[in-house]
Amino acid sequence: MIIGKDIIEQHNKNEVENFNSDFAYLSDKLTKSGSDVAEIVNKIADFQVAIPSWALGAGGTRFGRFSYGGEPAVLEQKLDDVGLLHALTHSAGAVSLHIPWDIPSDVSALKESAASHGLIFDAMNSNTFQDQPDAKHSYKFGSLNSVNEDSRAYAVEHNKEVIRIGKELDSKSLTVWLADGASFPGQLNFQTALSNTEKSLKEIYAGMPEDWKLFIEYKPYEPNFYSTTIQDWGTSFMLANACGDRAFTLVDLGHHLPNTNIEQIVATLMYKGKLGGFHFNDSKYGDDDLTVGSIKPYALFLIFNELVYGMENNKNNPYPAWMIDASHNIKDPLEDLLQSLEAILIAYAQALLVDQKALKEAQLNNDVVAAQDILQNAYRTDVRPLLKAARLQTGAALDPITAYRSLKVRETLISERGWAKATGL
Ligand SMILES: [Mn+2]
Repeated sequence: MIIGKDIIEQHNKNEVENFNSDFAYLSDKLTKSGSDVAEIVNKIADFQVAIPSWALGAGGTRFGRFSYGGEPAVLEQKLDDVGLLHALTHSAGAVSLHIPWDIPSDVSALKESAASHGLIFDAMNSNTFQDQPDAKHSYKFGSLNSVNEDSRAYAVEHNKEVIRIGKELDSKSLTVWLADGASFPGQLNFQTALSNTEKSLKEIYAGMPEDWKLFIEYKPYEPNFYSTTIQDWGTSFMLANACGDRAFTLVDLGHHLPNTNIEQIVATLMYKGKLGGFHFNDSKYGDDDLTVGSIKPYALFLIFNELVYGMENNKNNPYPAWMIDASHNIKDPLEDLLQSLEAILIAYAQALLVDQKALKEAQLNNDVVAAQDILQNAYRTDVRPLLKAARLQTGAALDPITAYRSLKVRETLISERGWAKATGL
């Protein structure tokens, strides 16, 4: 299924009147308070988030999967689904592949298909957290950190293979997330595990082309429940520094212990120019991988406030690679991703409204009440008309979920593809 611009234009006609009056009101209000509305709308229109190939099927990851029907059975169909999201929102202009689930059989056809949807291939993801059916060595007791030299070498070689595939697709980065750790005290020597991991990452880094970046993701626990070798941002930061200038830390929102001050971690990493990648999701308890903004929207706003500050002030930090990393089993995965994209752009737009000058002044005067008010003024603004203005500008749907439903996208996908389950998770 392909959604053409004309179909979206037709759909927007029904909603443009309401939009016009909402936008006029907000635009007037923001202009009076000193915001450059056109610039904010342009920034929202430019913001692109990568969709991971594993989020397009009905997820559920560790537990049961309840198929939604019309799931993409092959890589080409996964790209088509991201193409649908991009057509509806114009903010999902990239796809993030996972090897070995997404090994392309025909690279040039896949690149052609991506180009036709206006998509690029963002960070490649390796997988050394499970054994493949034809595996020559096991990752049961670790991969890059393993005490077994063969397993370590096998995991390094897998990452090099992912880089080779990524090069063919014009990707420019590799994300490494490791499940490596221990479930019981005494199982691992912490220092040996860390030293093995550092050596393995350096080998992978040395195998990257000059214009590639390495993103090192961290996570405190799960699937190992006693220790994870790369457990926190500090460990990731240390390893990135050991690898070199093109290695960075990747922050995944769900990979923190409850109540961690993630916005402060973002600020600390950007201060040192080491925040390379960012995975969006939301959680109540652990790595729940829920829809972005569904549980803690204010926390998301505070994080974006630091990201916006960092993008403006830390020129030594590269522009971060954004990706949604969520997966669950009770929503239509495409509707879920549309909701996530909306939440991300809302938080971004709110952060763009923060009066940085007034905030700085309040901080210099230790005016705590004013500082809080400045942040919450921005947070409590309904910025949705700004998102709609950006979509209208780029030819996307004013209300993507309404459009998705009225265009009967899921029904069409089911009739085209049947009830096959997506590959991957
Ligand atoms: Mn992640």
